[in-house]
Amino acid sequence: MVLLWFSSIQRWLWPPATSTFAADIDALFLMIASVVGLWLAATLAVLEWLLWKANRRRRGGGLFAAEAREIRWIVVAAVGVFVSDLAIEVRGQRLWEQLVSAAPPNALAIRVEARQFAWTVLHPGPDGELGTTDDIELQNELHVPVDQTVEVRLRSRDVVHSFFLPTVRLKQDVLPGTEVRRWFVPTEVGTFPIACAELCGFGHYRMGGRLVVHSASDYQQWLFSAAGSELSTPEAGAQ
Ligand SMILES: [Cu+2]
Repeated sequence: MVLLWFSSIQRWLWPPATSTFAADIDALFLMIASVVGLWLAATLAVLEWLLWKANRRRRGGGLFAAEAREIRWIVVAAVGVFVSDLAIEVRGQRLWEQLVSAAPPNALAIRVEARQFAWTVLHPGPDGELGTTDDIELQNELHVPVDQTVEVRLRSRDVVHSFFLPTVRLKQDVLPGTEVRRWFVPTEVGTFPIACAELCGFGHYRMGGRLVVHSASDYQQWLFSAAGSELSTPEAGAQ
């Protein structure tokens, strides 16, 4: 019942989920919120009940003595919290391992470089290789085909930023001096926000962009028009 109520709230309040692992992250979030929420309610209820009891007895004098009965309650609660924690840990660990694992070999590699206060996105051109002359560089725009594994290679030119795709449920710190790789599979065609989720300076608030997810054929069209007509030879353009 509580879960049902929660999931309808979630659909209403949260951004749409547009990647293969977004639903798993939402489920984990819901699990943590439920477990913590239940413990909070239980703790407050016990506290209220003890206050009410102590007030009725009108016994002053500070803390109760730790009798065996009370110690038993403390141990039961501690074991309960530990088991809940363990359940979150087990579930979270599996998801985490999947999220930070290396991208599958067929992934489309895209370089995203952060700076104060914009994202420079380098897409591979029609040759599919990053770092060649037909690469497509855009400011604050990331173009990807739907249902294709995308690997973002994140770099920073100055300070720590955080690459945030809310609908993909991907948020990764971007650090100067190193490259961090993360991957995702977009599952919905459309335009979705990109944000910086790390306070990175005075213009942090305007460090946004858009993630454009194309259908496979639209992506090919975009690729060739963006790369310029001189590069789209008939041979390369053949599907
Ligand atoms: Cu930033």
